[in-house]
Amino acid sequence: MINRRNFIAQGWSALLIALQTWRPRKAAAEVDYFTGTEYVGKTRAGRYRDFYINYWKTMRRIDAERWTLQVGGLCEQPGSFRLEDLRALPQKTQTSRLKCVECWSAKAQWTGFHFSELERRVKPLPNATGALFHCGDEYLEFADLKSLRHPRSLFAYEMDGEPLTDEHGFPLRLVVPFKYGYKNPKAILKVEFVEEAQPGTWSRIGPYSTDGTILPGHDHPLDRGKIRRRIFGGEIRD
Ligand SMILES: Nc1nc2c(c(=O)[nH]1)N[C@H]1C(S)=C(S)[C@@H](COP(=O)(O)O)O[C@H]1N2
Ligand SMILES: [Mo]
Repeated sequence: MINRRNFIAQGWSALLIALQTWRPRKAAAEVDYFTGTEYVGKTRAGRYRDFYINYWKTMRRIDAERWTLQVGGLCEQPGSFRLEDLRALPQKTQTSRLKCVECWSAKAQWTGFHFSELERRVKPLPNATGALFHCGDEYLEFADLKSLRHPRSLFAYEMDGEPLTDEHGFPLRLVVPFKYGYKNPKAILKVEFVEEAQPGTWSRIGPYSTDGTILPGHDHPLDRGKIRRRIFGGEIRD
């Protein structure tokens, strides 16, 4: 029976439900990692002649104070990590070459931590086969667990002994030297463990494989005057 009091009570509970569902969404929207400054998209100019810059969209500067690495999806212990938490993990340094499908490559020394450190803390569930990387410029990439666990893969927060610049992916990027550059997401905001592999941003746009393993062919290293040389597939070791 609907009488006036019931009607009003129902009205209030509808309003309460609306408020409850509305509030978390507003809270999520309030998480803003960025400062207002727009700064860079893609450049091959100036000091970037030795290590080109690729960003899918014009990237906004990430605020180091507000940023945390969100780790979620199919894992037992989702969480978020501040940059100082990540810097406190056992450190690893390696020199490796980044090879873009556009045919240039460039070499740097990267410092960061291995995926095993993250894996130990968040514990991916047995049905997770890999992770999606959500980036500051809305770039999206997928990495399977085998690649993440590979000894040459690295979560890097330093490049050539300095914190990553905004251009090169501050605060954190994934280095997977045996895969093309597009499988090396920069400015990572969130790692989401998922069941199924999926194509990332470039593989959806262009004729690039979802797997992204470097194929035999040619390379034009920027540090060797772009002189064409043959490569044999997988990581380029020099
Ligand atoms: N967030 C984000 N990461 C990204 C890209 C991008 O567009 N956005 N481009 C990828 C590609 S195609 C390459 S070749 C490398 C280039 O890294 P660099 O800009 O440090 O040279 O970044 C990769 N990571
Ligand atoms: Mo690339």
